Amino acid sequence: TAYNIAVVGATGAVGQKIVQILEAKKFPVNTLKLLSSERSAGKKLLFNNKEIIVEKATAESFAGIDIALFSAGGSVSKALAPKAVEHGAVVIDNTSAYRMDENVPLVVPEVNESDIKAHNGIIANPNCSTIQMVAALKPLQKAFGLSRIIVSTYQAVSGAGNQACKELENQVKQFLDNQDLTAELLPVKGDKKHYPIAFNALPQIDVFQDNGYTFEEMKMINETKKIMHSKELAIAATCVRLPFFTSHAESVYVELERDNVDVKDLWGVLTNAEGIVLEDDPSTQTYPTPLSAANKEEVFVGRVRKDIDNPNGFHLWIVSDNLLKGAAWNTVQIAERLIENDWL
Ligand code: 11C
Repeated sequence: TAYNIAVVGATGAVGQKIVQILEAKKFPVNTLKLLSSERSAGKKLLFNNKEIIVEKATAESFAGIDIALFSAGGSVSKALAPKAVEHGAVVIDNTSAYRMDENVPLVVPEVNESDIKAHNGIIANPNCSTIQMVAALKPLQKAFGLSRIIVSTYQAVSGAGNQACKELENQVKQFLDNQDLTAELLPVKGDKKHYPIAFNALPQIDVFQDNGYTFEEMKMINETKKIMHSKELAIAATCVRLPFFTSHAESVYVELERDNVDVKDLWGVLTNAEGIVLEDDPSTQTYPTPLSAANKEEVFVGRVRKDIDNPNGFHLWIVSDNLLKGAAWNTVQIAERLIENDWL
Protein backbone atom coordinates (compact mmCIF):
# COMPACT_ATOMS: atom_id res chain seq x y z
CA THR A 1 0.00 0.00 0.00
CA ALA A 2 1.10 3.57 -0.65
CA TYR A 3 -0.28 6.62 1.12
CA ASN A 4 -1.36 10.15 0.25
CA ILE A 5 0.89 12.44 2.26
CA ALA A 6 0.69 16.18 2.91
CA VAL A 7 3.55 18.23 4.31
CA VAL A 8 2.40 21.53 5.82
CA GLY A 9 5.22 24.08 6.10
CA ALA A 10 7.08 22.33 3.29
CA THR A 11 9.44 25.23 2.56
CA GLY A 12 10.57 25.66 6.18
CA ALA A 13 13.76 24.31 7.78
CA VAL A 14 11.98 21.17 9.06
CA GLY A 15 9.52 20.78 6.16
CA GLN A 16 12.33 20.56 3.61
CA LYS A 17 14.06 17.89 5.70
CA ILE A 18 10.81 15.91 5.93
CA VAL A 19 10.55 15.84 2.13
CA GLN A 20 14.19 14.69 1.85
CA ILE A 21 13.68 11.93 4.44
CA LEU A 22 10.46 10.64 2.82
CA GLU A 23 12.53 10.20 -0.32
CA ALA A 24 15.68 8.79 1.33
CA LYS A 25 13.68 6.26 3.39
CA LYS A 26 11.58 5.22 0.39
CA PHE A 27 8.47 5.96 2.44
CA PRO A 28 5.45 4.41 0.66
CA VAL A 29 4.15 7.65 -0.90
CA ASN A 30 1.30 7.52 -3.40
CA THR A 31 0.86 11.29 -3.76
CA LEU A 32 2.80 14.05 -2.00
CA LYS A 33 1.11 17.40 -1.46
CA LEU A 34 3.37 20.25 -0.36
CA LEU A 35 1.59 23.03 1.50
CA SER A 36 2.70 26.38 2.90
CA SER A 37 1.59 29.89 3.73
CA GLU A 38 0.49 32.16 0.89
CA ARG A 39 3.98 33.77 0.94
CA SER A 40 5.77 30.55 -0.05
CA ALA A 41 3.07 29.11 -2.31
CA GLY A 42 4.30 28.67 -5.89
CA LYS A 43 7.82 27.63 -4.90
CA LYS A 44 8.97 24.29 -6.27
CA LEU A 45 10.59 21.43 -4.36
CA LEU A 46 12.10 18.23 -5.74
CA PHE A 47 10.79 14.82 -4.66
CA ASN A 48 12.11 11.70 -6.39
CA ASN A 49 13.52 13.94 -9.14
CA LYS A 50 10.13 15.48 -9.86
CA GLU A 51 9.24 19.11 -9.21
CA ILE A 52 6.25 19.63 -6.95
CA ILE A 53 4.67 23.07 -6.75
CA VAL A 54 3.97 24.21 -3.20
CA GLU A 55 0.32 25.15 -2.66
CA LYS A 56 -1.28 27.45 -0.13
CA ALA A 57 -2.62 25.37 2.79
CA THR A 58 -6.38 25.66 3.34
CA ALA A 59 -8.99 23.57 5.12
CA GLU A 60 -9.82 21.93 1.78
CA SER A 61 -6.20 20.88 1.09
CA PHE A 62 -6.64 17.65 3.07
CA ALA A 63 -9.33 15.87 1.05
CA GLY A 64 -8.04 12.36 0.34
CA ILE A 65 -4.91 12.75 2.51
CA ASP A 66 -3.97 9.78 4.72
CA ILE A 67 -1.14 11.33 6.75
CA ALA A 68 -0.49 15.07 7.22
CA LEU A 69 2.88 16.15 8.62
CA PHE A 70 2.58 19.65 10.12
CA SER A 71 5.56 21.91 10.68
CA ALA A 72 4.38 25.46 10.05
CA GLY A 73 4.07 26.89 13.55
CA GLY A 74 1.52 26.44 16.31
CA SER A 75 -1.14 28.79 14.96
CA VAL A 76 -1.28 26.95 11.61
CA SER A 77 -1.55 23.60 13.42
CA LYS A 78 -4.32 24.94 15.68
CA ALA A 79 -6.27 26.20 12.67
CA LEU A 80 -5.72 23.38 10.17
CA ALA A 81 -4.88 20.13 12.01
CA PRO A 82 -8.54 19.61 13.10
CA LYS A 83 -9.61 20.21 9.48
CA ALA A 84 -7.17 17.55 8.29
CA VAL A 85 -8.57 15.13 10.88
CA GLU A 86 -12.13 15.93 9.73
CA HIS A 87 -11.04 14.87 6.24
CA GLY A 88 -9.87 11.53 7.68
CA ALA A 89 -6.13 12.20 7.82
CA VAL A 90 -3.89 11.35 10.75
CA VAL A 91 -1.85 14.42 11.70
CA ILE A 92 1.69 14.25 13.05
CA ASP A 93 2.30 17.72 14.44
CA ASN A 94 5.76 19.18 14.94
CA THR A 95 4.60 22.25 16.89
CA SER A 96 3.84 22.76 20.58
CA ALA A 97 0.11 23.28 19.82
CA TYR A 98 -1.14 19.88 21.04
CA ARG A 99 1.79 18.35 22.91
CA MET A 100 0.39 18.69 26.41
CA ASP A 101 -3.19 17.81 25.35
CA GLU A 102 -4.26 14.69 27.27
CA ASN A 103 -5.92 13.26 24.17
CA VAL A 104 -2.79 13.60 22.07
CA PRO A 105 0.10 11.12 22.32
CA LEU A 106 3.54 12.77 22.49
CA VAL A 107 5.92 10.31 20.95
CA VAL A 108 9.58 9.41 20.56
CA PRO A 109 9.33 5.94 18.98
CA GLU A 110 12.33 4.45 20.83
CA VAL A 111 10.80 5.58 24.12
CA ASN A 112 6.99 5.28 23.97
CA GLU A 113 6.00 3.87 20.58
CA SER A 114 2.93 2.15 22.01
CA ASP A 115 1.40 5.51 23.01
CA ILE A 116 0.74 6.08 19.28
CA LYS A 117 -2.04 3.51 19.38
CA ALA A 118 -4.31 5.72 21.52
CA HIS A 119 -4.32 8.61 19.05
CA ASN A 120 -7.54 10.40 18.12
CA GLY A 121 -6.27 11.73 14.81
CA ILE A 122 -3.40 13.88 16.11
CA ILE A 123 0.02 12.69 17.31
CA ALA A 124 2.50 15.27 18.58
CA ASN A 125 6.20 15.32 17.87
CA PRO A 126 8.12 16.67 20.89
CA ASN A 127 10.46 19.64 21.00
CA CYS A 128 13.91 18.87 19.54
CA SER A 129 15.87 19.36 22.76
CA THR A 130 13.41 17.08 24.59
CA ILE A 131 13.59 14.28 22.01
CA GLN A 132 17.33 13.71 22.16
CA MET A 133 17.38 13.86 25.96
CA VAL A 134 14.60 11.32 26.53
CA ALA A 135 15.99 9.02 23.84
CA ALA A 136 19.23 8.77 25.83
CA LEU A 137 17.72 8.80 29.33
CA LYS A 138 14.81 6.36 28.91
CA PRO A 139 17.14 3.32 28.70
CA LEU A 140 18.89 4.52 31.87
CA GLN A 141 15.53 5.01 33.60
CA LYS A 142 14.50 1.47 32.65
CA ALA A 143 17.76 -0.06 33.84
CA PHE A 144 18.50 1.95 36.99
CA GLY A 145 15.51 4.17 37.83
CA LEU A 146 15.79 7.95 37.54
CA SER A 147 14.87 10.52 40.20
CA ARG A 148 16.30 13.82 38.96
CA ILE A 149 17.49 15.50 35.75
CA ILE A 150 19.32 18.83 35.53
CA VAL A 151 20.03 19.85 31.94
CA SER A 152 21.79 22.81 30.31
CA THR A 153 21.48 23.04 26.53
CA TYR A 154 23.73 24.41 23.80
CA GLN A 155 21.26 24.86 20.93
CA ALA A 156 21.77 25.50 17.24
CA VAL A 157 20.41 28.54 15.46
CA SER A 158 18.45 26.40 12.96
CA GLY A 159 16.07 25.58 15.84
CA ALA A 160 14.75 29.11 15.37
CA GLY A 161 14.32 28.58 11.59
CA ASN A 162 15.90 29.63 8.32
CA GLN A 163 15.65 33.36 9.04
CA ALA A 164 17.66 32.95 12.23
CA CYS A 165 20.39 31.15 10.26
CA LYS A 166 20.47 34.12 7.86
CA GLU A 167 20.74 36.50 10.81
CA LEU A 168 23.80 34.61 12.12
CA GLU A 169 25.41 34.64 8.66
CA ASN A 170 24.80 38.38 8.28
CA GLN A 171 26.26 39.12 11.71
CA VAL A 172 29.39 37.07 10.98
CA LYS A 173 29.88 39.08 7.76
CA GLN A 174 29.28 42.35 9.64
CA PHE A 175 31.83 41.31 12.29
CA LEU A 176 34.46 40.54 9.66
CA ASP A 177 33.73 43.88 7.97
CA ASN A 178 34.17 45.73 11.29
CA GLN A 179 30.51 46.81 11.25
CA ASP A 180 28.07 46.91 14.16
CA LEU A 181 26.04 43.71 14.41
CA THR A 182 22.33 44.19 13.63
CA ALA A 183 19.97 41.92 15.58
CA GLU A 184 16.30 41.89 14.63
CA LEU A 185 15.16 38.33 15.32
CA LEU A 186 16.93 36.38 18.06
CA PRO A 187 16.52 35.43 20.81
CA VAL A 188 12.79 35.40 19.97
CA LYS A 189 10.91 36.80 16.99
CA GLY A 190 8.53 39.49 18.23
CA ASP A 191 9.98 39.84 21.75
CA LYS A 192 10.86 43.35 22.95
CA LYS A 193 14.66 43.11 22.70
CA HIS A 194 17.05 41.45 20.26
CA TYR A 195 20.70 40.54 20.82
CA PRO A 196 23.41 39.42 18.38
CA ILE A 197 23.92 35.66 18.26
CA ALA A 198 27.28 35.77 16.41
CA PHE A 199 30.19 35.29 18.84
CA ASN A 200 27.67 35.27 21.67
CA ALA A 201 25.53 32.97 23.85
CA LEU A 202 21.88 33.81 24.55
CA PRO A 203 20.29 32.31 27.69
CA GLN A 204 16.78 32.74 26.27
CA ILE A 205 15.02 30.35 23.89
CA ASP A 206 11.36 31.26 23.40
CA VAL A 207 9.47 33.65 25.68
CA PHE A 208 9.72 33.93 29.46
CA GLN A 209 7.01 32.36 31.62
CA ASP A 210 5.76 33.77 34.95
CA ASN A 211 8.03 31.37 36.91
CA GLY A 212 11.24 32.81 35.39
CA TYR A 213 11.82 29.82 33.10
CA THR A 214 11.54 30.20 29.32
CA PHE A 215 8.92 28.32 27.32
CA GLU A 216 11.68 26.12 25.83
CA GLU A 217 12.80 25.18 29.36
CA MET A 218 9.22 24.41 30.43
CA LYS A 219 8.74 22.34 27.27
CA MET A 220 11.75 20.22 28.22
CA ILE A 221 10.36 19.77 31.75
CA ASN A 222 6.70 19.04 30.93
CA GLU A 223 7.24 17.03 27.75
CA THR A 224 9.87 14.81 29.40
CA LYS A 225 7.48 13.88 32.23
CA LYS A 226 4.74 13.06 29.72
CA ILE A 227 6.91 10.99 27.36
CA MET A 228 8.65 9.11 30.16
CA HIS A 229 5.32 8.53 31.98
CA SER A 230 6.88 9.95 35.13
CA LYS A 231 5.08 12.87 36.80
CA GLU A 232 7.26 12.64 39.90
CA LEU A 233 10.59 12.97 38.03
CA ALA A 234 12.42 16.13 39.21
CA ILE A 235 13.68 18.19 36.26
CA ALA A 236 15.31 21.59 35.83
CA ALA A 237 16.44 23.03 32.49
CA THR A 238 18.49 26.00 31.29
CA CYS A 239 18.29 26.51 27.53
CA VAL A 240 20.97 28.51 25.71
CA ARG A 241 21.32 29.44 22.03
CA LEU A 242 24.85 29.33 20.54
CA PRO A 243 26.20 30.49 17.17
CA PHE A 244 26.34 27.25 15.18
CA PHE A 245 23.82 26.09 12.61
CA THR A 246 23.04 22.44 13.32
CA SER A 247 22.61 20.04 16.27
CA HIS A 248 21.69 20.69 19.87
CA ALA A 249 24.14 19.63 22.57
CA GLU A 250 23.15 19.06 26.18
CA SER A 251 25.06 18.74 29.43
CA VAL A 252 22.84 16.49 31.52
CA TYR A 253 23.15 15.58 35.21
CA VAL A 254 21.04 12.64 36.37
CA GLU A 255 20.46 10.97 39.72
CA LEU A 256 19.79 7.25 39.52
CA GLU A 257 17.60 5.35 41.98
CA ARG A 258 19.73 2.20 42.01
CA ASP A 259 22.92 2.28 44.14
CA ASN A 260 26.35 0.93 43.17
CA VAL A 261 26.05 1.74 39.48
CA ASP A 262 29.24 2.52 37.57
CA VAL A 263 30.11 4.33 34.36
CA LYS A 264 30.64 0.95 32.68
CA ASP A 265 27.04 0.00 33.53
CA LEU A 266 25.76 3.15 31.81
CA TRP A 267 28.00 2.46 28.81
CA GLY A 268 26.58 -1.06 28.57
CA VAL A 269 22.98 0.15 28.57
CA LEU A 270 23.63 3.00 26.12
CA THR A 271 25.57 0.75 23.72
CA ASN A 272 22.54 -1.52 23.39
CA ALA A 273 19.91 1.25 23.26
CA GLU A 274 17.96 1.77 20.03
CA GLY A 275 18.93 4.95 18.18
CA ILE A 276 21.84 5.78 20.51
CA VAL A 277 25.52 5.88 19.57
CA LEU A 278 28.05 5.95 22.41
CA GLU A 279 31.15 8.01 21.56
CA ASP A 280 33.00 8.14 24.82
CA ASP A 281 36.73 7.67 25.27
CA PRO A 282 38.72 10.41 27.01
CA SER A 283 42.00 8.62 26.19
CA THR A 284 41.43 9.31 22.50
CA GLN A 285 39.45 12.57 22.96
CA THR A 286 36.38 10.80 21.60
CA TYR A 287 33.06 12.58 22.18
CA PRO A 288 30.30 13.90 19.94
CA THR A 289 30.07 17.56 18.85
CA PRO A 290 27.36 19.50 17.00
CA LEU A 291 29.38 19.23 13.78
CA SER A 292 30.03 15.49 14.12
CA ALA A 293 26.33 14.79 14.78
CA ALA A 294 25.01 16.98 11.94
CA ASN A 295 23.14 15.18 9.14
CA LYS A 296 22.96 11.96 11.18
CA GLU A 297 19.83 10.30 12.50
CA GLU A 298 21.09 9.01 15.81
CA VAL A 299 21.49 10.55 19.24
CA PHE A 300 25.16 10.61 20.31
CA VAL A 301 26.32 10.33 23.93
CA GLY A 302 29.74 10.95 25.42
CA ARG A 303 31.55 12.29 28.50
CA VAL A 304 29.76 9.87 30.84
CA ARG A 305 31.14 10.52 34.34
CA LYS A 306 30.23 9.75 37.91
CA ASP A 307 29.51 12.78 40.06
CA ILE A 308 32.36 13.52 42.47
CA ASP A 309 30.09 13.94 45.50
CA ASN A 310 26.87 12.02 44.86
CA PRO A 311 27.46 8.28 44.25
CA ASN A 312 24.11 8.08 42.42
CA GLY A 313 24.82 11.15 40.24
CA PHE A 314 26.13 10.96 36.66
CA HIS A 315 26.97 13.54 33.99
CA LEU A 316 26.44 13.00 30.25
CA TRP A 317 26.89 14.98 27.04
CA ILE A 318 24.08 14.33 24.56
CA VAL A 319 24.20 15.63 20.96
CA SER A 320 21.86 15.18 18.00
CA ASP A 321 20.86 16.89 14.76
CA ASN A 322 17.94 19.09 15.85
CA LEU A 323 16.29 19.06 12.42
CA LEU A 324 16.56 15.27 11.97
CA LYS A 325 16.00 13.22 15.17
CA GLY A 326 14.87 16.49 16.78
CA ALA A 327 12.16 17.05 14.19
CA ALA A 328 11.87 15.64 10.66
CA TRP A 329 13.24 12.14 11.27
CA ASN A 330 11.25 11.62 14.48
CA THR A 331 8.11 12.72 12.58
CA VAL A 332 8.69 10.32 9.70
CA GLN A 333 9.60 7.56 12.20
CA ILE A 334 6.20 8.06 13.89
CA ALA A 335 4.53 7.79 10.46
CA GLU A 336 6.48 4.56 9.77
CA ARG A 337 5.40 3.04 13.09
CA LEU A 338 1.78 4.08 12.47
CA ILE A 339 1.82 2.09 9.27
CA GLU A 340 3.90 -0.88 10.47
CA ASN A 341 1.61 -1.43 13.46
CA ASP A 342 -1.61 -0.79 11.57
CA TRP A 343 -2.50 2.09 13.89
CA LEU A 344 -3.55 4.47 11.11
C1 11C B 1 14.56 25.90 19.22
N1 11C B 1 13.65 23.90 20.22
O1 11C B 1 15.67 25.36 19.13
C2 11C B 1 13.33 25.07 19.45
C3 11C B 1 12.71 24.77 18.13
O2 11C B 1 8.54 23.58 19.99
O3 11C B 1 9.07 22.53 18.20
C4 11C B 1 11.53 23.83 18.17
C5 11C B 1 10.29 24.48 18.71
C6 11C B 1 9.23 23.46 18.98
O4 11C B 1 14.38 27.10 19.11
